[in-house]
Amino acid sequence: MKNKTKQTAKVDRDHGLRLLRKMLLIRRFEAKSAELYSAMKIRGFLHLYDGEEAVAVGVMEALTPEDAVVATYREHGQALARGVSANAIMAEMYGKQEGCSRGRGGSMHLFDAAARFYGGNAIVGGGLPLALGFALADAMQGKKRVTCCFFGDGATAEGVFYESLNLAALWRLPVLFILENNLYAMGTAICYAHAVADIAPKAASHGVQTEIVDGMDVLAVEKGARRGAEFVREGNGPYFIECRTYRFRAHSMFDAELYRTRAEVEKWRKRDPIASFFDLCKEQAVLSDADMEELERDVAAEVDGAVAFAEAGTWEPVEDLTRYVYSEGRPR
Ligand SMILES: Cc1ncc(C[n+]2csc(CCOP(=O)(O)OP(=O)(O)O)c2C)c(N)n1
Repeated sequence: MKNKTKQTAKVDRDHGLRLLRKMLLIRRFEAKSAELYSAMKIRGFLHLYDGEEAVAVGVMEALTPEDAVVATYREHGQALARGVSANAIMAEMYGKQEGCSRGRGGSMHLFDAAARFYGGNAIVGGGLPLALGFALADAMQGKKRVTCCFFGDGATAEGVFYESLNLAALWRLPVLFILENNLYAMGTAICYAHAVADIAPKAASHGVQTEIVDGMDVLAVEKGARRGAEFVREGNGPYFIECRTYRFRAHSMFDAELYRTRAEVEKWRKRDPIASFFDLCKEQAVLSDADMEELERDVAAEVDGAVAFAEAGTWEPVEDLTRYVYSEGRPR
């Protein structure tokens, strides 16, 4: 198991702009989503990714369009970083037909086959065996593709996590496991759910190549993900990355946050992945405050456009309620 030490990485302007824009889009898109939830435009569940943006954005840098992504229910960031359009995600959360899952999935079930983004899954740990299935299909067809599977620390308390690690290692499946360790599963701190709270060694004990990265540092995540994706793509079997991160907001829109102190949240906020990456870019004189202002304007326009798109979207007619639920006509 490797625990890479932090180095001051060099960043060039285009790269810096791309990473920063993606993280900013996620942050602003979600701030708007929270507002729209309070206004009851978005219904159902809503789990925000604030604070964890560096994980999705860093990991996606290492993937190609042919790779597959299997995500969690806290997946707006993963979907946006993968390139699922903000319009289609917002329309989905509005429940409109133009949504990426035709308005039937909502926040937890974003899906876009063209982007090879295979959910969004309300079942904690539910993506793990799906990812193994995608990877097995690729292995059987001799395709050099990676299936990247995101999951939270909550999933690692489940049996399916260990079964998935075991099978992926046994069959040398091309899976890039990305653990988003934000220290809490809803209101349960990791130490209350795990006899041994250090998770990476558990993956290593299954014979899976494992590393730990600072999930608040987008460049560190990208570097680890590139190492992992290359390892997997070259046919060496699965790779596991624990990204140590933190969610700044409540678990969902209904959470009094009695399980952690404000001081703890404030401490982590000082490590904001967006602010710290922007500071690094400024230190290296590749980006300026003016660049940030322009990015903010650009991202705000994209988010406003997504809201307008969702508002103008269409509701599915009630007569269609059972479509896609039961098979239509006689099966051939
Ligand atoms: C199989 C299953 N068990 C329980 C739940 C209820 N539940 C919803 S979110 C959650 C916590 C998940 O925590 P984690 O995997 O760490 O993800 P995070 O919320 O931190 O992103 C639980 C237990 C569920 N959705 N699915």
